[in-house]
Amino acid sequence: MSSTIRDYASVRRAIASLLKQPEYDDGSAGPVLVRLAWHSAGTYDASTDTGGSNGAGMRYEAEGGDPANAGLQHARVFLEPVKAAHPWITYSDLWTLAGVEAIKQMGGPDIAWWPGRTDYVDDSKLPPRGRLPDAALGNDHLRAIFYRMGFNDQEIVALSGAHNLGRCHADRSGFDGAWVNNPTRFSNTYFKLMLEREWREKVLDNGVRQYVYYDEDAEEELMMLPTDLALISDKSFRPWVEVYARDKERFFGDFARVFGKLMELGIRRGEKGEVVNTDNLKGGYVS
Ligand code: ZEM
Repeated sequence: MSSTIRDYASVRRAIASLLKQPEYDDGSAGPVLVRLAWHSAGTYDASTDTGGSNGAGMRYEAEGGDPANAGLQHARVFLEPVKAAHPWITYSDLWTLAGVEAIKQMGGPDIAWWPGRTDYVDDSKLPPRGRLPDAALGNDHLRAIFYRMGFNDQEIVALSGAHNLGRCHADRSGFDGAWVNNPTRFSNTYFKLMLEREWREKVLDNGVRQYVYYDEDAEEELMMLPTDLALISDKSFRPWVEVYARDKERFFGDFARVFGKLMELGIRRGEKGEVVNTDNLKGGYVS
């Protein structure tokens, strides 16, 4: 039966062909797909081995309704036709692959990706809310969140470079605007602007505090989150911002490795690459 042939190249092509969305945001579904992949994985807690992309828990209200995930229903809706055309793929594989493929299509690096996640969810083991970062906070918070997943300072900076893509939406996070002029093209511009521009604090009408800079050439106001600018006020983070601002290849290489690691959090694989813990639980349940 053709439906049992797991043609991931076909899934990749289907994802690539839905990226162009003239009516949506900056004309691309890419950035919100990257955010879906990240939020699906970024709930991981290494100490209890819970959370992570396995299970695709965001399909359910407990996780999907977390205010941190506001707006990601758009990403899930974009992917429904791909799921319909490839019903054998799990949502957890589809969401992670969509992030990886979107980055590539937007000019970013090739990221290693392996299938095998399942959509098995144990309700009692859903990650609690509050595991994703809060952009209004600072360095201590960033470290608490990302160390919990098993990342170090360099990896936190590299991952943050995803903010080259997409924008903030006042009706989703409360923050508003894009980080760079060309937010559907993956690059290291975010790091350059962070260092080179004079950011000033702005309090939005909704009371949310962010940083802005008016770009005369583009006639556009660009933005940074408090957590973005926290990276340059920290003596351990800042050197990596400087490295990635001047060395795009280094950023692409490090980003590819660390995004790949993010997609694998909580997934344990056997000798042939098969996933051996299909329910996010220690010890594992093998389907
Ligand atoms: Zn983001 N992110 N993020 N991020 N993010 C937003 C948007 C996007 C933080 C955060 O609070 C926010 C990572 C890390 C962190 C993307 C990818 C990745 C928004 C705007 C906020 C508030 C949401 C909105 O209003 O729609 C914080 C505090 C982070 C800690 C470092 C990591 C890691 C990412 C991937 C590797 C992307 C692509 C977007 C743009 C989404 C879109 O819809 O355009």
